[in-house]
Amino acid sequence: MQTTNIPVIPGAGGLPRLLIETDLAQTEIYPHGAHVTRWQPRDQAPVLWVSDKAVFAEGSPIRGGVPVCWPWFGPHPTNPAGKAHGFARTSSWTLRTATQSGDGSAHVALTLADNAATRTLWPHEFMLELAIDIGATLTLALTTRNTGSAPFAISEALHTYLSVADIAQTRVRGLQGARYLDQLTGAQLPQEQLLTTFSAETDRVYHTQAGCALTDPLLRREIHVAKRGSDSTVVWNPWIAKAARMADFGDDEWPGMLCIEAANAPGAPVTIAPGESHTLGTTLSVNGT
Ligand code: TA6
Repeated sequence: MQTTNIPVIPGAGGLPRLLIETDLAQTEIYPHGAHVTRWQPRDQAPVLWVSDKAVFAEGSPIRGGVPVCWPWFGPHPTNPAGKAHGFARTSSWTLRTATQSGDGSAHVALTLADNAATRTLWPHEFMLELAIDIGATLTLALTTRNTGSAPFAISEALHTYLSVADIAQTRVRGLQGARYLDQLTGAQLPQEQLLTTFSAETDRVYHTQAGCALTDPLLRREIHVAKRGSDSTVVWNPWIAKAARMADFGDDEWPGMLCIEAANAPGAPVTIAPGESHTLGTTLSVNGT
């Protein structure tokens, strides 16, 4: 049963898209991957980044916005040829609810259940729901329910691509004191500095349940990334060489983005018993500085 007062119209690549424009924010959501591709609060520049080279097509992940990485984060756990970051972000989800209220807020819920194709990739029964609450803030809540008869373990991320004016002048506060896995070297290191800064390819899995804040001096704003049900925060910028190796990432786009991802990384998977559920959430908010 679908309840919606928000039209679904063709978007990029002809994929169905919800375009939600209220006094509080402009938002775009694709049922393909349950993918939020745009969130722009009133009087703000877009908060989410999407590559100009992004591919919008069945079966392909969209480069930018908030990809849903599930039921594994990173490479396939056992099959090196398997899809990175799981199959949720390339699946067609079912739109359950899309309602806009008079106060400018909106609520969208999409679901994905196991099917023959998913069971071939990952032999478990599940119901996945992404609940999206839109207004002056943006909240995504990814709930996994185990509908099978045996426990299963997942790793996951809400792989948020944030838009910044210049990565070299961008700072992240709130990670000090957390240890992190440097995915480029495999080293486990302490985050000693109060501010995390960026001067090269950065791909880190911070072991922390705390949120953090991105300071963008040129856009004169802070983006706060709060989270729940998350033991790790992934911070990623591909920098020059890796950006050039990705066909769906413009060679000159790397200075304009930073991923700050609420995650449960493979090092600390979440085990869900039959009939139980787990929710991973993130909330974005913006304030002027
Ligand atoms: O979240 C960081 C990361 O795991 C990087 O290692 C990089 O691979 C990025 O995700 C993008 O992955 P994708 O499969 O979307 O190209």
